[in-house]
Amino acid sequence: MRKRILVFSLFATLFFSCSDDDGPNLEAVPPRLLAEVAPENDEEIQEFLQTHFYNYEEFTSPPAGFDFKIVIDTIAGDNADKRPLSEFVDNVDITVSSFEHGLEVEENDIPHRLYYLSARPTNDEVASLKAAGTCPECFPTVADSVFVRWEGKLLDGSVFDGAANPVWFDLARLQDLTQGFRGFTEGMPFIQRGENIVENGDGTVTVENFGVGVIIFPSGLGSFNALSASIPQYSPLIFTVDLFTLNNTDHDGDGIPSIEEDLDGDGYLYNDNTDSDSEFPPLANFQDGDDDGDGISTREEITDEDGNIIRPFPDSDNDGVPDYLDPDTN
Ligand SMILES: [Ca+2]
Ligand SMILES: [Ca+2]
Ligand SMILES: [Ca+2]
Ligand SMILES: [Ca+2]
Repeated sequence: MRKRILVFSLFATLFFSCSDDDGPNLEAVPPRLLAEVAPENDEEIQEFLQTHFYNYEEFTSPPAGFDFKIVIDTIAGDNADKRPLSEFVDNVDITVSSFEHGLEVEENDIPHRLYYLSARPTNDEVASLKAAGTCPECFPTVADSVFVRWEGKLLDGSVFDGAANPVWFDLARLQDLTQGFRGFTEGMPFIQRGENIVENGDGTVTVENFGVGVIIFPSGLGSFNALSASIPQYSPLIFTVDLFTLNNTDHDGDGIPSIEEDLDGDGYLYNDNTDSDSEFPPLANFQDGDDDGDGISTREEITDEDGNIIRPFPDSDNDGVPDYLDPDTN
C-alpha cells in the first residue's frame, strides 16, 4: 500500500521504473524547454480565445446594477453568435530566460506572448489615454504595488486562487519568476486604476471606475514546471483583475523610484545590477541602497546637505555616468 501511494503521488511528475534487484527506482523527468512549451501554450491560448467570449455587451451598455464583473463562457448554443475574445484582446511579447525558472539547460530571451483585455476602459481607450500621456499615474508600472481583486484560472475554467476583497501585490516581487506569476506583473500596466478610493473604516473600501481586465499568458510567464496542488505543470494561466489603486514604490528606499532603476528600460528589474561583480548574493539596483558598491549610499550620492534629492543626479566627473552608478566618484 505504501508503495502504491508513493507511485500515485509521484506519477504525474516523476518517471517511474522498476529494476529487478532493489525495487522501485525513481528518476526525475527533466524540465521541458521554454522554447518548446511557449509556442504550444500559445496555440492553446489562441484556441481558447477563439472559442470563448466575455460579457462585452454588458460592459458596452451596462444594465442597472451591473457589477462590472467579467464573465467568460464558451461560444456555443444560445451564445453561438457571440464575438470571440480574440477580437478584443491585444498582445505583447515578453522574453524569458532559463535562469528565471532556475532551469539547468540554458535558454536566453525566449519570446512569450501575453494577451490582455481591458474591459473598462477598453483596450482602445487605454491605448489612446497612454498615447496622449495625460495620466501616466493612472497605470501601474512593473515596479509598482497594486491594490486588486483578482481570480486566477486555468484554461478549463477551474479557479486555482483569488481574492474577493482587494489585496496589495508588489508587482516587482511578482516579476521574479521564483514567485511564479510574472505574467500578472507584465499585464497590469494595461489596466487603469480606479478613482476616489475611500476607506470606510470597517475594513472595506469604496472606489469609482476601477479598471477591469483579463490577462492570459503561457506557463513560461507563470510557474512553468513547478509542482503545485492547484496548477498543473506547463499550464497557461488566466487572471481577471479589478484594479482599485496603486502605489509607486522605492523598494530600497534610496530615493530613486524603483521603475527608474530599470536602467536599460526593458521593463525587467532583475537584469540591472551595476555592482554585480562585487556582491553576493547579487542585488538588482532596485533592491540595492548602494548601487555602485563604492561604500557610499545611493541616497548620499544624490542628495544635497539638506537631504534634498538633486535632479538630474550629480555627475561630478562629467562622464555621463551619475555618481551613484559610478564607483570612481562619490
Ligand atoms: Ca530605489
Ligand atoms: Ca532592466
Ligand atoms: Ca538602488
Ligand atoms: Ca554608492
